[in-house]
Amino acid sequence: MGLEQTWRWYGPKDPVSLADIRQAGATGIVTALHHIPNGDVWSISEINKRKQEVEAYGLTWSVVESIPVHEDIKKRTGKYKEYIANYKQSIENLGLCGIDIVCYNFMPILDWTRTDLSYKMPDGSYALRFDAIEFAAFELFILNREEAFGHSSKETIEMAKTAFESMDDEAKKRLVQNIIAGLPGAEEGYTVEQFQEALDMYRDIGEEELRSNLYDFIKEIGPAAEKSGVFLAIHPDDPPYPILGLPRVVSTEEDAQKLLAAYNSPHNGLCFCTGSYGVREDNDLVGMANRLSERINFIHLRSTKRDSLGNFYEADHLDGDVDMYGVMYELIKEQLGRSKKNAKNRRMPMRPDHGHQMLDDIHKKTNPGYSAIGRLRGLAELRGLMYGIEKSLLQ
Ligand code: DNO
Repeated sequence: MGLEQTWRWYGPKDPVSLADIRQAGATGIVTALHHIPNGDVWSISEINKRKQEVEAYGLTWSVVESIPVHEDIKKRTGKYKEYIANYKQSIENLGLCGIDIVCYNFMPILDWTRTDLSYKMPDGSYALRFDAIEFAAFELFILNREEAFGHSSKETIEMAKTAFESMDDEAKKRLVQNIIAGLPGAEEGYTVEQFQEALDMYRDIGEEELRSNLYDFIKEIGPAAEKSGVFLAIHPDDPPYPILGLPRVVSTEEDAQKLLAAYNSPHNGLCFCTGSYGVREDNDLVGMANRLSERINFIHLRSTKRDSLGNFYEADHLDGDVDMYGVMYELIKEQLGRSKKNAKNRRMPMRPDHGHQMLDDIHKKTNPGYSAIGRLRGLAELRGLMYGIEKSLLQ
């Protein structure tokens, strides 16, 4: 069977159409009801409408990425009880419509974060990149976060100052935009003022509080998922460490294990995102794929290349720091095992995560990281790797 080949689609406004996706050879669609406000219930009729749109192209709605988790839930403030009830209802409705994998994340305020959306690669294509010094320039000299001066080294402050002073207004605007305006899928964007306010609301929430809020949340939604036959998949933090003084609690193998233990069920699972976990050198991805395999419900495959200064860029899918062969081997072994048992979760969808902006796409307006051709290249390479490994394992 192999891993199910899927593709993220942002809905009818996505410049990459369902017809295009079909030609890429993916069979499953990963999408969300992006038009429904964060916190509201996804109704059966809205779910079915989207499902039919997808199926009209001979594709299936394989995974929901994501039902966004309302900030009130992460902070356990305001209307969090109502939002959790709504979340459970959405899970139940999805289950009734036969959609049984739901991805989510628990990163405070910001979802994935990059500083540069068009980093030129030597081959002429463009990648996404995170520059630690530019990010520090944003934190120290645009947000002017007092605390950050206390936490940053003298060298970082110096380098960030030089970087900030060398940026013209346009570059500063772009940096702010890249970080807080909301990358595709982030669902929420902020102005600098709104962002400051959002940060202030986290003053009393440290690692311990966020962790306990996450575990309370999973204990609440886990049983609903189980009852509905839905498999949850938490996406790791990207980048996988605290930023801007905000705690992050899904960055390492230990974090993942603790969350899995907080509600011990195959329905409480992981989105194994090699690109996010792979930014940390201390994350042994092949070992993680092996040890966590039973609880991997969804897979994002991409690779990053890091340097010693904390910067990273998104490399080609089979390049960079991730041992993609080793990871794929573990995942396929797990998938074959589940297939043999005819397990309910035997479907292990993977999608090529992000891709370079290349060839014709360079001249098109594309969603950062989600252009057609770069992902097509990624999927083609990953598919080849997958077929080779599967075949050798089945011999
Ligand atoms: C970025 C994505 C994330 C992811 C969410 C999952 O490309 O991987 O936006 O969808 O964090 O909830």
